[in-house]
Amino acid sequence: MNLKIYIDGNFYDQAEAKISVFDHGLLYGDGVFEGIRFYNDRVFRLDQHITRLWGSSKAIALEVPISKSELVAATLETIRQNDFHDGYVRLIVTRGAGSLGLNPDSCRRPSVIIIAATIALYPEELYQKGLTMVTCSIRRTSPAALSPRIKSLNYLNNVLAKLEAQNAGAGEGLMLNEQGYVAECTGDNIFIVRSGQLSTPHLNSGILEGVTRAVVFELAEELKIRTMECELTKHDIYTAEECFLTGTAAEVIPAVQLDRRLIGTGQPGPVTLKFIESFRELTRTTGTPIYE
Ligand code: PXG
Repeated sequence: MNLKIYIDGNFYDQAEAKISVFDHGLLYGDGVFEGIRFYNDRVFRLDQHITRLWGSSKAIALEVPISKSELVAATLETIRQNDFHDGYVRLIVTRGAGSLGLNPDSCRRPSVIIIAATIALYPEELYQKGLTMVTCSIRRTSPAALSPRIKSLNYLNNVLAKLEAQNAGAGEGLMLNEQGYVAECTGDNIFIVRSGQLSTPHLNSGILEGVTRAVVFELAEELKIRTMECELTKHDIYTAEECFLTGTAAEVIPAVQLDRRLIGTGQPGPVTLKFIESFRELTRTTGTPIYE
């Protein structure tokens, strides 16, 4: 498949879509990104992703070289150029090409890259049977070192955790924060159900403020299910009635095991299934139109 890739206002064939080896995004992971889904000719929660991208950029003192509305227009145009109807779009803002030194002042202008692609979905079976998880030994980056609220190009912390989970034969890795409380999974936020209510680590637990996490809060309100943001321990997960993960790629997906302990019955529970259904309904029926 020959994708059309957006780089700084122009579209390039995939083979010609290149950036400098001196880009600080490559040299230092100095940049930010977003991963966004589009369903049925509509981009899901585009404004929220754009807002988070601006927040991440601000936090690393990177000025996105185009306006929010220009980036929205470029995102929609990139999907149209590829004639996609369902898929995934990645927005990347790098510090740009500079010298080999760390100093970002050497970088003349940040670059904006947009890649639209089809997405390899998790098999439907996983939504019916649930994911297994292991606790990773590597801790989520401390906010004192690098805020996990920044969706930066430096994902080594998560990549190493993912490797660990994979080596242990698990579907996902649970990451704890420096204090040993539950933070999130390698690319997803985590929720548990107890006494019919939802609990999830609060924003200062060292997590990404997930767009899907926020959608679950909204759905919970509609479904009249109480949601608490709190500190969670591994024990809370082991003893939960149900557990599910949320993320742009995974959507809402049941998690049924942690460290070989079954969570609840070891099967996706009724609350989780309700959220999967409501989330799917929302993705089918809402979003920013691509072709109108
Ligand atoms: N935590 C982390 C560390 C993430 O990277 C989430 C939570 C969920 O956030 P959203 O906003 O998506 O609900 C993420 C998101 C990928 C990929 O290609 C990863 C994410 C999103 C999209 C694609 O692996 N992570």
